[in-house]
Amino acid sequence: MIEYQLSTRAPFSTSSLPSLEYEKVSSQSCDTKLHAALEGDSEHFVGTRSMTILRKMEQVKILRVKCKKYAVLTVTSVLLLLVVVYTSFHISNNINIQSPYVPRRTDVNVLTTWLAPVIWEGTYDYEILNEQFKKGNHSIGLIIFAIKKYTRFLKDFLATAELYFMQGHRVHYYIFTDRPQDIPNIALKENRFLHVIRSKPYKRWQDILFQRMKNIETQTAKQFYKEVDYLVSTDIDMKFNDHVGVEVLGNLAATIHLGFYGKHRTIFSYERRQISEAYIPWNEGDFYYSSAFYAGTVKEIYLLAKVCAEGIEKDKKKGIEAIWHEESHFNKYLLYHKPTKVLSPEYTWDNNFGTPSYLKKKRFIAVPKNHNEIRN
Ligand code: UD2
Repeated sequence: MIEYQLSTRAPFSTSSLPSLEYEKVSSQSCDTKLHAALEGDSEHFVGTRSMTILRKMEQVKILRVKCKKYAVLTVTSVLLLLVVVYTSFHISNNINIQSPYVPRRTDVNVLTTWLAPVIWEGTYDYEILNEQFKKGNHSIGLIIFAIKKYTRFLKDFLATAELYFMQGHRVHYYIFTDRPQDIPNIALKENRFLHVIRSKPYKRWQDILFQRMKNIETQTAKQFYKEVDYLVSTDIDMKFNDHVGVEVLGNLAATIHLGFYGKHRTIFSYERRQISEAYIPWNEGDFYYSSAFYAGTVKEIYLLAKVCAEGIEKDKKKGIEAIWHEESHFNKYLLYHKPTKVLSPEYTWDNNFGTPSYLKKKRFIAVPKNHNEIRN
């Protein structure tokens, strides 16, 4: 009778226990509640025994269902997590090993804030670059100045360029000199040509440096644009020591000066006098670039040389010379005409600076010289 009454009463249906049914419990609290339900207080059995048994059975049933549900949810979540971790690990491994789009160096800056790559050993696949470049059938001009005593560097420079510079491509050497008779007789490989361009024997060594820009501007408009697609300009008191290829070519490429890599802009040796056309304020500047190695399309090198030559001329009229000669104007130009490629100091190294761990290749290195002796 009691059971009959009880079974027809709403409180014994599962919906009569909403607080249990919808309560959020962890699997641990499930166990505790289950245990408590089974080990219930015997005092409450007296008088309402059947009702209590039924209530407890109902509670146990609900808790069992909940525990099962949470167990299934937990196992599924763990499995899903394992799948996600495995998949992302697998993908990132594949990218590091196979993708040409991911730079492989993490110890150096490989990208500028204007998204130009910084060219270091280990950041590119030369085969791919070379194949792409060959499709354009392009020619490259290498501009050098060997004026007065600096002709002594020509032999080593040309011999090493024949070994390492733009191998397999059409190359024109453009040598500005006042002493054509000093040009060594070097056997050039196929598709490599040498042009001698008569230069004035400038009195002051500073004028040789300043006039590099005007000379490049003039000769590009006169000759280079007819013969080559890209121009590379370098110092002559240097030699090639490792591969230098098409990875340096682009619209405009400039080399970070080895003495200023990783340094703050306030110590860059920019021209700081406002009167000069090369002036750069203390709170501006990306890199300090060396004018000992830069490259670009004929058009970009022409524009760079023209603007720098104009700045140099304006300064001359004001009776001022920029602190680091044409290199100061070069840095000013590059601040407002960002290079599309930035070359790491691998492209102008000096052994006096040792071999830091980030330097995997010394591609183009300075030949020791006595400034006083050679410039006078
Ligand atoms: C640094 C720069 C150089 C230039 C100069 C500015 C490096 C490695 N080099 O070199 O690019 O910006 O400072 O002051 O950072 N030259 C002659 N005959 C001469 C003098 C110079 O042909 O009598 C030519 C030659 O091509 C030489 C270049 O000008 O390589 C630069 O002159 P430098 O090498 O004497 O200048 P340096 O070593 O101070």
